[in-house]
Amino acid sequence: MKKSRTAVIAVDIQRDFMEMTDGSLAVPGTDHGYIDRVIADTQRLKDAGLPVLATQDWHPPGHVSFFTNHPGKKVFDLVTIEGRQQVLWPPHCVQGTEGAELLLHKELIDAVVRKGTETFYDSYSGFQDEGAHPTPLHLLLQKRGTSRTVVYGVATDYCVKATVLDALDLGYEAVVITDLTRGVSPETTEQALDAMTRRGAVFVHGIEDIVRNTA
Ligand code: VGL
Ligand code: ZN
Repeated sequence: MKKSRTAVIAVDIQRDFMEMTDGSLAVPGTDHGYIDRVIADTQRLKDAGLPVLATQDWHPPGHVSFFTNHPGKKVFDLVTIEGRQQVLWPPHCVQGTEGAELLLHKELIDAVVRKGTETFYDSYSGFQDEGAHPTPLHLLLQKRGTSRTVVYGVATDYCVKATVLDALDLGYEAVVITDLTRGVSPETTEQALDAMTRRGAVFVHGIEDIVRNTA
């Protein structure tokens, strides 16, 4: 069978990011309808023969991005760590906890790419962390001869944005499925869409064209 050139990157479809599962860092608009659509459309993309790679935020309990690890700080405070700006979040996606679990069934996924596993580095991008330590994602895409990535999930303004920009930097095309993507705040989401557009990302509503062009 011919190797597919398109690969799916489903970003951080995890309990802690979803309203539906009362996540600790629930992104607005991640209700039951959203999850249902993400699961159904991921199934359709897989049935169309595309490899599905899922990123998974996977933090140690002492992670630098948790406000609880910075005495006197509160949620959404901004701190500087060795010259890097860091937003402080509620504890989320702690390794081995229920909140870190993916909402996509194992059979739907060809590979899981864990990120943010280092205590002192955050990792919005699925490709590398803030310390430029790479994950296996680029290698997994290369192995499949990927030229185009199809990206969706949460959050538009953080992990989706960083993953898309890195994909473009690495020479992949990037198609963002807007109706399967949700952002933390309207302002940063707007900025993220601008940044991705300027760098050449393509935005589509729905997966019809992708499924049709792959069949
Ligand atoms: C994310 C904040 C902290 C994301 C992950 O998935 O966009 N956001 N960790
Ligand atoms: Zn995180």
